[in-house]
Amino acid sequence: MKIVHIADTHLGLAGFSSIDPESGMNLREKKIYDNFLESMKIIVGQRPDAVVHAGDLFDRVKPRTHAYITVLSALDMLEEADIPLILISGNHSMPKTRYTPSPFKVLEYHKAKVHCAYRYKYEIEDIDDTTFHLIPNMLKASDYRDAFNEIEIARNTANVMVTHGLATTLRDYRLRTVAEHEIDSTMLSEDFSYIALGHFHGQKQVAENAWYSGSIEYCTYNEINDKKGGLIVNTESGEAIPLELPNTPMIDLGRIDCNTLTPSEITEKIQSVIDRLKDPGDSLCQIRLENILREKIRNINRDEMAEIKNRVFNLRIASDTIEPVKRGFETEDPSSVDYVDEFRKFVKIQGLEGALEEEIISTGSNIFKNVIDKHREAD
Ligand SMILES: [Mn+2]
Repeated sequence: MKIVHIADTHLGLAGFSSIDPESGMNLREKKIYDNFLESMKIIVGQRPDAVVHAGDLFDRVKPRTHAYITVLSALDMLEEADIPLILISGNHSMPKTRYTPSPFKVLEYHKAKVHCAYRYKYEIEDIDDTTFHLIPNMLKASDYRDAFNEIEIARNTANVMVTHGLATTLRDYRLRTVAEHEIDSTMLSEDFSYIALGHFHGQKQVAENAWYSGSIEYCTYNEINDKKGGLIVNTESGEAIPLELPNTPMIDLGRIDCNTLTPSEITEKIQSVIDRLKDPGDSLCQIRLENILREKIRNINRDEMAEIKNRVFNLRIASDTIEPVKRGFETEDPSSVDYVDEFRKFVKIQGLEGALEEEIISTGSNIFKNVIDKHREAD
């Protein structure tokens, strides 16, 4: 059968300071809801036999009301098209106490065909010619192995495992988030025709039969180089084809070497990079300032910068600062330095014997005065 695999939708994620003027909602939050519902239209248009969501549907354990409304609207679409939804809880949906009910309990009241695994145990769901083995977010790392050991491979159907965690083959990508659990490579068994993974936000194949669909949105700037979207999967063959879904674009604006640039030249450069963008107002952008002194960052005109930032949805300025060269003078402008006095101070801290110190100061000062006078004559 044909499924669409998505994950990590993080509904309810908000950020930045822009507000949607019509609804008063945080604009980032609203765009994520809107893109999710647009994505559902595209997914339903694919006429899959089921939709599989591999965890982190909501951004938090107690979702915002509008996050619920969005999911219930998506369930309306699936119900109308008679497409079942299979989903598991991810680490972002894990109640911290046993008294907090799971947000997935609410979804079970909808008339759509929804099967949610969120009870910290292995669950199984048969749809047509495919058996779905669901391992949701567990309390302890060892629980995954125990759940996995409970799996009995069905003989007459295709077997699909759905789980949420970091595959050990991606160890370098450790996300260091709450309750991040590792899926060791023996769990990526060939007994499954397909393994639908969630947690890692980039679209990535980690074994012949195992994929992270990736998130639909760029949730953080660390994901700037990730591929996003969903996957169309044939559960018999395990073949997965990327499905592009609408999101808020995240654009890497590259780097600017600031070594020889003045603060206003830096803002001009950023400005000209943004001028070339097709749709800056809808884009999350990052630019990197290289070889820049902290002091130079402080001297960037705030009003100019605010104007630039207003033109894009969000601008992240990453900087590789360099330490300033130690200066011997007390004032900043070299033309206003009293070189004779600076020289005298310099000699005084060398700890020289009295007469020698006197002689060096007077000889040196005379040389400085001569040089300064000559410069004045030459203007
Ligand atoms: Mn996630």
